[in-house]
Amino acid sequence: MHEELKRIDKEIYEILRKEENRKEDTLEMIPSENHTSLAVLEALSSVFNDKYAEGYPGKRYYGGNEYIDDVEILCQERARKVFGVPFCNVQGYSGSPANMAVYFATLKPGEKVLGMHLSAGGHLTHGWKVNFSGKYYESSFYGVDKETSLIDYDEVREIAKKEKPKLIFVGTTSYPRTLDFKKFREIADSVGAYLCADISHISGLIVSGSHPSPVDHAHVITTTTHKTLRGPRGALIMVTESGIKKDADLPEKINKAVFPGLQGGPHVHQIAAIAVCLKEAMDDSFKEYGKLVVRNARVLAEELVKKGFNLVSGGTDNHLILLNLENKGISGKDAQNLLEKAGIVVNKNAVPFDPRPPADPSGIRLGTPAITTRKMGEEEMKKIAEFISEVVEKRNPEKVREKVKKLCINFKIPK
Ligand code: DSN
Repeated sequence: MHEELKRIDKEIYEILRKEENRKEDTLEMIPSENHTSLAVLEALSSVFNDKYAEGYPGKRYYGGNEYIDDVEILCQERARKVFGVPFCNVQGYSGSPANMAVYFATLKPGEKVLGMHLSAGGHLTHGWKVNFSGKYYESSFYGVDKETSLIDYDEVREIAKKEKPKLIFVGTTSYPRTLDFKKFREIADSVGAYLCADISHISGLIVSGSHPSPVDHAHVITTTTHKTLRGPRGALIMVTESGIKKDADLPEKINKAVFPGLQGGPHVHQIAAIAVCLKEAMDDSFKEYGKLVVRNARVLAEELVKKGFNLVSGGTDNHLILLNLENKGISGKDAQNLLEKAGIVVNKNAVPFDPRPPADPSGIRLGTPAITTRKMGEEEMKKIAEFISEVVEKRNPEKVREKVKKLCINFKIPK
C-alpha cells in the first residue's frame, strides 16, 4: 500500500506507517473516534478531491460537474433513506460548520439559543462564550442534576420559559444516557423555538436502532459522519417533516447558509466517502454493530463499577462512559497519559460540577465504537476493564502495555 507516496515523499510515508502501526497495536477508546473501512478511505483518496463544485447539483458555478452531481445526489438520497428525513444537505465540512449553518438559517445575530453547558457534556457550538455561537448569539444553558448527573427536563423547561430562546440544541459529547427528544420538542414548542438535535455522537446508534431517533421531534438534525457512523470526517444537516411544517423555506435556508453563506467548494471526495459509509450503514451488519457498541459499553461499565470506579450517572445507555477519578487519587490528565503509555487511548474530560480546571479535569471519557469495529466483545471488555484498573491503581503502564499488544494482535483493524 501507498507505494507512490513512498516513492515521492518518504517522510510523510514513514509517519503514515507509524500512525497505522500505532492504531493497530493500541486500543482506540476515544468515544468520538472509529476505524473507517477501506472503501471509505478509497473514496476519500480519489480524484473527487480535485473538483470544484460550488453550488448544488444542476446549479454549479464550474463546468465538468456531471459525475459530481451524481455523487452528491446519491449521497443525499442515501442520507434521506438512512435517517428517514425529507431533506439533507451533505456539504458541511464538519460538525461545527454544520451547526453554524443551522444558526445562519434560523437566527439573526443577537437572537437567543439554549444549549447544554459544556461542563455538563454539551458542545462548544451550542452557545459557549468563546465560540461563534456564544459571541454572536445570546446563549443560555441547561446542565444536569447534581445528584443523578441526568438532564433535569423540568429545569430545561424553566430555563426555556425564562430565556425564550429561538433555537434549542439537544446533543452531547460526554453524556452517557439516552436523550429524550420528545420532551425537548415539548419544551421547544412551549416557547415557539426551533429544536436542533445534534446527534454527532450517537448517529450510528440511531441508524442501527440502538438509540431513539429524533426524526419525529426535532426540526433540524445535524451530525458528524466520523464517529459512531464510522465514515469520513464530514457532516449532514437534515430538515425533518416538522421542520418543513414550521418553515417551508428551511431546506432552502440551510442550503443558502452552507453555500454561499459559509463555504466555497464542497469537498466532493468527502461527500463520496459519506455516501459509501451510508451504504455500509444500510447493511444489516451495521445494525448488529450498533447493538454491540452499546452492549460492550454496558459490560465495560459494569466491570469498571465492580473495580470501584465512579461512573458519572452510574453507568451508560450508549457508546460512552465518563469516569470521575476523584476517588482514585489521579487527575484526568495523568490518567490519560498513563493509559496512553499502556496503549489505551482515552481523553481527559470534565465531569459535571468539576472542581478542577478543564485542562486537567477530574475525569476521563472512554467509548467502545472503535474497539467494537475490531470485533471485540464481552470477554475483551472484561480484560480491558482489568487493564484500566491495573494502570490506574498500580500506575504500571509498561506491564499492561504488553497485554494490550497481545490483545490487539488477535483483533486486527478490518481492512
Ligand atoms: N470533538 C468531538 C468529541 O470528541 O466529542 C466533539 O466535537
